[in-house]
Amino acid sequence: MDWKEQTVLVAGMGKSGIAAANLLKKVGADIILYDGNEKLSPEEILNKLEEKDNVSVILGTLPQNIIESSDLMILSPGIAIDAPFVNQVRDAGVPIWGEIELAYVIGKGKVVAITGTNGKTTTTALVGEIMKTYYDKVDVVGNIGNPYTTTAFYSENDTVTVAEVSSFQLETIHKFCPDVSAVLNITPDHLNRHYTMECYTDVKMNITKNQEKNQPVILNYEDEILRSYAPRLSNKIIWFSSKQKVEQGVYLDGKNIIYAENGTEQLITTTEETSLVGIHNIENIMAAVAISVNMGVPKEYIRKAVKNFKAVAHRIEYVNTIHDVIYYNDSKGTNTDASIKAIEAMTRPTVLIAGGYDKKVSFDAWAQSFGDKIKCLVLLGQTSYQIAETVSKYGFKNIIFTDSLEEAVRECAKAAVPGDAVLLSPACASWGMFDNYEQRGDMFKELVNALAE
Ligand code: UMA
Repeated sequence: MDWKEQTVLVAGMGKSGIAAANLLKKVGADIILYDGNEKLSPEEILNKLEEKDNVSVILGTLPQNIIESSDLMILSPGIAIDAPFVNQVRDAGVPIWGEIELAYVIGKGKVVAITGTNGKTTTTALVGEIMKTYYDKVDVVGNIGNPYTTTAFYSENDTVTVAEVSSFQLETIHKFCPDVSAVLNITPDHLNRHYTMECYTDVKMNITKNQEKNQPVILNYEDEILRSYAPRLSNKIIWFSSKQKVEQGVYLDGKNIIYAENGTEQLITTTEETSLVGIHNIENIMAAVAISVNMGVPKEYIRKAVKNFKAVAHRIEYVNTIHDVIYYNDSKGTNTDASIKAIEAMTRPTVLIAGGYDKKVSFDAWAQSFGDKIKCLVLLGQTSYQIAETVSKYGFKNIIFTDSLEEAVRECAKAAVPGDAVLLSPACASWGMFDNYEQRGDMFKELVNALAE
């Protein structure tokens, strides 16, 4: 494509939109920036650009003439593909690409793409570390918080890009074709955007749609949705399993993580060589091993990187111990399945902080995972009453309602006794009360550390 001939509308002025705009400017396209939030300041948006000459910013309603004068629209992942203005753009025959697609089309080198409802940030970060021990040029990008369009322009034929991709990002790909892809698991999430589990699954599996027969997809054998979807895939499947032996792929044999291929088996690493906790993390390591072997990384490099890898922030992250109460930040527990994993990883009676943005999912399985472990539930945010109603159905009564994270942390400190844990694992997104889960987790850590003082 001759970018110098193109007028590109970039929708959504968050991280993705700004990075996409910068990339488009570098390749010589004309750009028009758009955001539905009319309270934003056009000046502040322009100041975020590396090159702001001849760039116009439109806020609020998007005029029809602007749509019609555009050759392409780059859509940020946070904007629904059925938002009214997106429908208008589609009706006008203007192609709609996601930011991932734009980066892929312009970028060079090999691409690893990792999706799944949970574990994708940890797995992406770990794969990034493994690749860096063996390859010289490695970019770790995507939903992890570093837009792919930030690095694509500088990538070379020998660059390895490791991308965490969300379902929102996979809705708007066309040619995106990873050399190795992985789907870690599929459990209910984002149903306000994808409506049904079938649609959510189809969108996640889009990660494989352009892969050739010999380009592998790494799948979790213990995930029923993935197992039943597998026969529909035409590319090579490499399984990983934490419960049983697999013929082609990675499995757990006691403490040993083994790679099996064409009748031969190699010990790659052991569960004792990692500081990550919980079986879900062992699965993340197995997925990372499968990806790395298929990217040609020798086993001793994989083993070394797994050994040195520490948990990512906001994922069952130790914060502090105050009066023998251990505080954990799992702000990244933005859906029920992720939060169940955090609850399972607790070894002490636990005061749990939960609640947040309403993604229209059920809290039943999550409430059932409390067992005797959760002694008190401190709620905040939009979903508080729905959660209270669900847990009450299962006989859980010790609930405290709060209006802010400050109040929630204060209540936890009162409810916890020496020997307990306090866990922030909201089972909901942070939107509405916070900009993102990082902001929520950082504020939690500050509040907890202030308690210690
Ligand atoms: N906006 C509109 N119209 C709308 C909705 C939003 O104009 O209808 C505007 C907002 O006013 C705002 C902008 O769009 O100015 C926000 O864009 P965005 O939500 O796409 O946010 P970014 O800052 O670009 O962040 C996105 C991802 N956010 C989402 O998918 C919601 C980040 O993932 C990602 O790290 C970043 O791109 C870089 O790739 C966050 C996330 O929560 C971590 N992801 C979800 C998850 O992990 O569950 C999918």
